[in-house]
Amino acid sequence: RRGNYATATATDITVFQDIIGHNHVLTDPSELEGNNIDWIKTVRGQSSILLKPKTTAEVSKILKYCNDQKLAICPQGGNTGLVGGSVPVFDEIILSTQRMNDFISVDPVAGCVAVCQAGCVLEALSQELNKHDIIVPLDLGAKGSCHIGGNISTNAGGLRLLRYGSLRGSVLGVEAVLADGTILDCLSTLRKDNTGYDIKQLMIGSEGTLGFVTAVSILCPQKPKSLNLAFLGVDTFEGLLHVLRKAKQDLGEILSAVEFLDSACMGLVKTHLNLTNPIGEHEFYMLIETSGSNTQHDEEKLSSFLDEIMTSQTVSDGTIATDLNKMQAIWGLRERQAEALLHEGYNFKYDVSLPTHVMYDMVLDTRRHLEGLCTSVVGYGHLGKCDGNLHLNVTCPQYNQTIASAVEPFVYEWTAKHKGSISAEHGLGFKKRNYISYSKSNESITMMKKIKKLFDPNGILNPYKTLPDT
Ligand code: FAD
Ligand code: 2HG
Ligand code: ZN
Repeated sequence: RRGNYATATATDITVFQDIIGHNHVLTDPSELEGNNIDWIKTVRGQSSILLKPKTTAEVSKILKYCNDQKLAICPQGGNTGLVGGSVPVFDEIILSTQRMNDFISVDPVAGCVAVCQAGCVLEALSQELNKHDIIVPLDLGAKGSCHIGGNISTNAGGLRLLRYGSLRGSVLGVEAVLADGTILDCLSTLRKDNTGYDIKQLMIGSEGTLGFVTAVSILCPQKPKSLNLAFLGVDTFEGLLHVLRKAKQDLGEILSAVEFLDSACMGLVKTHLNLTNPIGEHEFYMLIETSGSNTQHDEEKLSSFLDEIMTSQTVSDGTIATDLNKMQAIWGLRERQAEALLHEGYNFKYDVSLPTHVMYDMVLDTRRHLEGLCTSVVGYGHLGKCDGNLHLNVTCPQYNQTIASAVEPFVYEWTAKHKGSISAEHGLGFKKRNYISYSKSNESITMMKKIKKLFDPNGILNPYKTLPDT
């Protein structure tokens, strides 16, 4: 049900035009179409106002006005979120970071700190940092569209987490505007700072419900001089776990990513995107990336690791890529899974973290549970140092209530039973907020609600998202 918010009027539109200029206040429904619907086309809002500020001061004026008028806001970055958090539910005003895309500074001497506005597209930021021989400690399939502010607001995980850890460690500072227009300057570039509570951590992963992120500073690693990628075929999940363990033991400090996909996923990218599997057919495929500073050292290490797993017959088939084109082709098989899935029709998407040894049982159990109901149940994801991050996807031609009732809360109960998290990296957004108690205690949820009240007493920031209805 729509909250008790005001409905925007012509006067409000004039105020917004005065703040950011006529051209940056969009009200034509056709221009708002893409901003009202999410990337996987499963949720649609009805906003009739899209605001594109350029500066933090403009964001502050907009939010102060909206707070005074009780106008609800939906913060939006690249709109690649997968839990319906980035689109309005009713007529919330969309506040976009699209024009807030200035790089502010890079300090390669002081430990490679990059400072930029929240609307920088991840890939563009990467290209900019490449000039300084540093990289963003984050990479994901949506890099061409997602904004760094959106990444921080969702605490995105992605393909480099195994090596560089979560954004909670590498984000040094955040500037955000609170619901009442207060500019919260936590844009520190220090790594060591124990002066009281770390408020920027509340902005990381709060999905636009506590503040609007306007700028960030990030600790950026050196660009590795040597990069290798192995693509392996494995026939059992036990075999895959063995390879994972060996990779951690034998590749140690140069291991930078371990990803997997099952045979159903391989079928999807071949069928829908015309991609080529460079090896034979297997139950599972693994991508193992190394990055380091000495090519000869890394290659020797990787080849002795491969020799061992081939000799032990855990892996019977594989290929290594050292040139960029081949690497990109292999990464495409993994990074383009979400895109391939869209061709199947409706996607029920689950993003869970689980003890690694049980994670694929969830795919098998879900397949059995939904037998005859859906088109496919596929599993892929990120293998980490501690837990496993499974992307379980259930597809069918269009939304189907029978499948919906069969799969939820089945998947959440399964996750809770194995002490996992119902959202490893995408957040709760609109779709998963009412399932939060499968992963968080009542006491934690109560504290979250109190924090929300403190930061946003009128509840104007991204209503109907993250926190449960009751
Ligand atoms: P949006 O989708 O626009 O917004 C996401 C959430 O953040 C919303 O709740 C929104 O209100 C809020 N928000 C956005 N900007 C701001 C801001 N400036 N201030 C406050 N709140 C804000 N996610 C992963 O974690 N790992 C992956 O590997 C991964 N791979 C993906 C691959 C593909 C192909 C796609 C489509 C998505 C993938 N995602 C992944 C999900 C998504 O890309 C991430 O959640 C991303 O961080 C969202 O960034 P965005 O700019 O698109 O944010
Ligand atoms: C990925 O790792 C993303 O590819 C998307 O997190 C996962 O689409 C999904 O299920
Ligand atoms: Zn992911």
